[in-house]
Amino acid sequence: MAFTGGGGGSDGADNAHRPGNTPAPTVERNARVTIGDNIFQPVLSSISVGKSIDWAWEGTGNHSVVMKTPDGKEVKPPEQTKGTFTFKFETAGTYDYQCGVHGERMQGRVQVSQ
Ligand SMILES: [Cu+2]
Repeated sequence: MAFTGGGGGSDGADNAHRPGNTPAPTVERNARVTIGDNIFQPVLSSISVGKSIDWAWEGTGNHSVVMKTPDGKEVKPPEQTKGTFTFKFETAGTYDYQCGVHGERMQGRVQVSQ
C-alpha cells in the first residue's frame, strides 16, 4: 500500500487504455534514485546482482538510506543533505529501506535478481 505511485482519486480511470509504453516502476542497471524532500523516486527499483544504485540528494532536507538486506543486516550510512550514496547489491532478494530521519513516511524498495 505504501508503494502506490502517482496521485489522483479513484474515479474509474483504471479502465483507461494502456498503450505500449506502460510506465514500469523499475529502473535498470546503474540505477539512480532521487532523494527529494521526503520522497524516494522511484520508490521501487529493480536491478541485477552485482549492480549498484546511486541515491542522489536533490532536495534541501536531511535524509539517509537505512536499508535491511535479505540476510538481515542493516546498512546505515550517515545523514546527508546533498551528494550521493552508492550501494552495490551482492545478494539477490528484497531490500527495504527508509530514511533515517523520516522513517516510515519516506521509504523505498529494491528488488535484486540473479
Ligand atoms: Cu528523509
